[in-house]
Amino acid sequence: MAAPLKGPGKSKSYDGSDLRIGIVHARWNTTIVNALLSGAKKALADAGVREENVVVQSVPGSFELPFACRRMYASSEIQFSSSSSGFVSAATDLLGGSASDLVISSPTPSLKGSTSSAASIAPFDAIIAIGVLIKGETMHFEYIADAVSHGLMRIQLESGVPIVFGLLTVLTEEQGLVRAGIAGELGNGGHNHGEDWGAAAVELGLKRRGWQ
Ligand code: DLZ
Repeated sequence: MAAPLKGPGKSKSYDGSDLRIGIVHARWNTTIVNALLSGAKKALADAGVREENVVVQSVPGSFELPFACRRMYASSEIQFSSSSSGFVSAATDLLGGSASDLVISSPTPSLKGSTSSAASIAPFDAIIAIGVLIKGETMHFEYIADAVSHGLMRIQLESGVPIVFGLLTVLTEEQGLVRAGIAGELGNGGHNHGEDWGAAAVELGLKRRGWQ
């Protein structure tokens, strides 16, 4: 069968059982966002990422995604360094606020490894940013899409943590429904791009550790 023209193409299967993944999603256009979020979580689970090692946070709108991703990653680094050495990273000062302000709560911590059932508190291996921008009558769409795209790229290059670009920039609500796999009367039409984003997070999280 010929390879599909669109989409990420078939990759080898990756084992995400040792990964810790963050997801930050906007709450604007909730129905579409929720479907994308479910798709991303499903792909993470399919790749073996343990539920307790997936941390989900939300923000009001897509414009807030770069700030939230940066904060989420920095707080996981601080939590990790303070728990492993009792030392709170200087990153706290750079970001402002106190370490306790930044810490993401997690159950009984374990540093790594799939043998324990406790959640990992290792820094995130990848973060998925999910939002849906639907073009309206004003220039909001253009400004937010541009700012968020550049913001997310900047964060991943500066921090070294992969940020998966889960921002749909669509012209109509229908385009969003199709790309979240919930179009049509039965609500199961189209392809859920969230699944691609979950798979990308696993692949990139592993490749960040070493090219595989
Ligand atoms: C203001 C706004 C508009 C008009 N449209 C969207 C949208 O389609 N999708 C989205 O995620 N957020 C939207 N927002 C909200 C902004 O992203 C942001 O939350 C506010 O401007 C507050 O900073």
